[in-house]
Amino acid sequence: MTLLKLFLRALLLLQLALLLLAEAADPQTLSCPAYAGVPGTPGHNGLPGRDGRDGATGPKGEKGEPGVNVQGPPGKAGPPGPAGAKGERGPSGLPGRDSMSDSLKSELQKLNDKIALIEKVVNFKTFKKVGQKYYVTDGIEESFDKGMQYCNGNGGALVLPRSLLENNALMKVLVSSAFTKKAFIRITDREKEGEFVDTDGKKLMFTNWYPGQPDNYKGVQDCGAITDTGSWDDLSCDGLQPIICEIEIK
Ligand SMILES: [Ca+2]
Repeated sequence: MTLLKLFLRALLLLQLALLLLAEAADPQTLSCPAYAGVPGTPGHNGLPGRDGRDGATGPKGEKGEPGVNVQGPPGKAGPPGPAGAKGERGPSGLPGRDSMSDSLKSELQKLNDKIALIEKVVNFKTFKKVGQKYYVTDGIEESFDKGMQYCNGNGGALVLPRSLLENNALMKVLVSSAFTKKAFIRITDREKEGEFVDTDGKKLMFTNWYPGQPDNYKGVQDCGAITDTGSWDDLSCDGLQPIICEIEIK
């Protein structure tokens, strides 16, 4: 009896094992028609995912289009560069300031000399302009030679008219000075009697002798003189006559 029970249990277990094996081999053939159940309630939200940065690096992107060539704004000025090599000597230029000032000094000196002469002219009692010359006198009376020295000392020379114009101007000086004597003029015949020349030995280009003169009266008249009428005479060089000087201002 017991053996029979064991046999039946073993047979039942064997059938059950065969059924399980058949279901695993072909579940559809063993499935039964079933009805869908009622949906369950949604589950709770899950926890936030991990940071995306930790993800794997993606594939390399495609090469971009070439950029547009636009010039940017100028940059800041850089520091000065080192000094260059010395250049060759250039051509000569115009006169510099030094030579210009030398020229100016020369002009100023001429002007100063001119002013000094004019000051001398106007210091005489009588002065008369003729051309670039002034005939001047203070009415002093001297011998011919001392009269020459006097005029030279005043920046001029003993007077000598060289034209009718100058002769007339000189005559007016005698008249305005009210000279009662003839005034010396710078001519002499000391070198050769009867041949009057100026004190430089030059031949006279103009003369205005009074008729009958020069007569070398008493053989002692070797120096020229002019009257207040403008005519000339020869007188002794040692006599005292009014002295008139000529001062040229260029
Ligand atoms: Ca005479």
